[in-house]
Amino acid sequence: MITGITGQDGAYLAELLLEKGYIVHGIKRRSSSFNTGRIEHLYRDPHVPDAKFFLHYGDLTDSTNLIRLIQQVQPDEIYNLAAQSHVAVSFETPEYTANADGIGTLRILEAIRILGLEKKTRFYQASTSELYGLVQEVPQSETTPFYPRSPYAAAKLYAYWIVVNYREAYGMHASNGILFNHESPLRGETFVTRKITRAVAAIKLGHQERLFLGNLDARRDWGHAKEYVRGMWLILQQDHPDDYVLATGETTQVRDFVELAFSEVGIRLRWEGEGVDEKGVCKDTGRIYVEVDRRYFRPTEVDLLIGDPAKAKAKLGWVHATRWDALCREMVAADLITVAREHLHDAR
Ligand code: NDP
Ligand code: GDR
Repeated sequence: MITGITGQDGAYLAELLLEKGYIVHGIKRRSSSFNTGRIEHLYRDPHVPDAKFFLHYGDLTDSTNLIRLIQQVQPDEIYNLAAQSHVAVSFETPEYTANADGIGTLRILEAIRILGLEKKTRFYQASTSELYGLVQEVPQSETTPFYPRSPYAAAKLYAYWIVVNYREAYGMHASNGILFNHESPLRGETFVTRKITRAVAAIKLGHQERLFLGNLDARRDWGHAKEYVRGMWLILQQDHPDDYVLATGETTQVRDFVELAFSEVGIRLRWEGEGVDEKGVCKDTGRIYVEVDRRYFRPTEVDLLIGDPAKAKAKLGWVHATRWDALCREMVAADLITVAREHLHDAR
């Protein structure tokens, strides 16, 4: 069972589990607009006899719904990927974020307990490098102290510890994957990497003038989502539950990601000015392509993330293959196709 199946990670994980022969049950929210674009290719008529992929309506804020679905499905493994996952948005909707991301995790653990499935159902929690927040040490590992810097991170901190507590209190096979940022062509369009690669494609194809961003100084440890969902699966295949960092061990500034993405479409940038006056200017033509907009700054920022994946390598045999530059190139190439297609549809 996968919560958050319509998101980036849910789509890649569902694909992986189906490849492995699993029967996959996904929980999706009711939406007034289409929200299954990332998993459409996996969906077949559930009435056919060998159907292996099922979708159910549900929500992490509704415990009766979760209890009923878990009772019905009796899952061997639950991957809890559902969350209000945008850090900046969590400052606007802190209570909802706490409810879905924090208490939502508790609701699933309690459902497992109420239904007496503690010894049957293994549980994976989508924990995050945002727990580290204000830098305490680098690189960040499973033993680095947490210091959350947003309502999102504070909610995920609760979820992290309630998972540890239910593991210790009730002997549940419940584990946290402390995943550093992972991206892909399926990444949500308001996260910084995808916002950049989409804008670069739109600018190249003549549909956008400029890209407005927030803090260009932030550093992130960016890996490929497809490789990280394999790590989630490996965590649940271990004899004993535990908590693991998944990361590349390399950190890159937002500014460098912007520069590389533009260079992929032949626009070489130089940077002029400082702070909110900084601009990304084309070296050849002097045209301004990137500007800073205060509205994208967060009240408290996480300046530097760089993970130490040594434990995952030693115990799970998990290693990443894709570096941030290859990831950036893949995302720009994919967005050139996506943006071109969208405008072709518009033109019809
Ligand atoms: P996305 O934002 O792409 O997907 C989130 C999913 O959760 C979507 O399917 C969304 O549904 C669903 N969802 C949101 N709120 C609820 C709710 N109340 N009830 C049920 N479902 C809900 O996130 P990612 O795939 O990138 O991330 C997956 C998980 O991993 C998240 O928990 C995130 O916080 C965490 N994480 C992500 C990292 C990353 O770099 N990607 C790193 C570390 C942790 P809908 O499609 O309808 O919006
Ligand atoms: P993050 O991802 O907050 O790390 O959370 P995001 O891509 O939103 O931000 C990364 C960094 O880029 C800076 N930034 C901008 N961010 C956005 N979204 N938009 C901008 O215009 C912009 N300009 C600069 C941010 O300030 C930040 O420093 C992601 C989510 O997937 C979480 O769910 C997950 O837990 C963490 O990664 C690990």
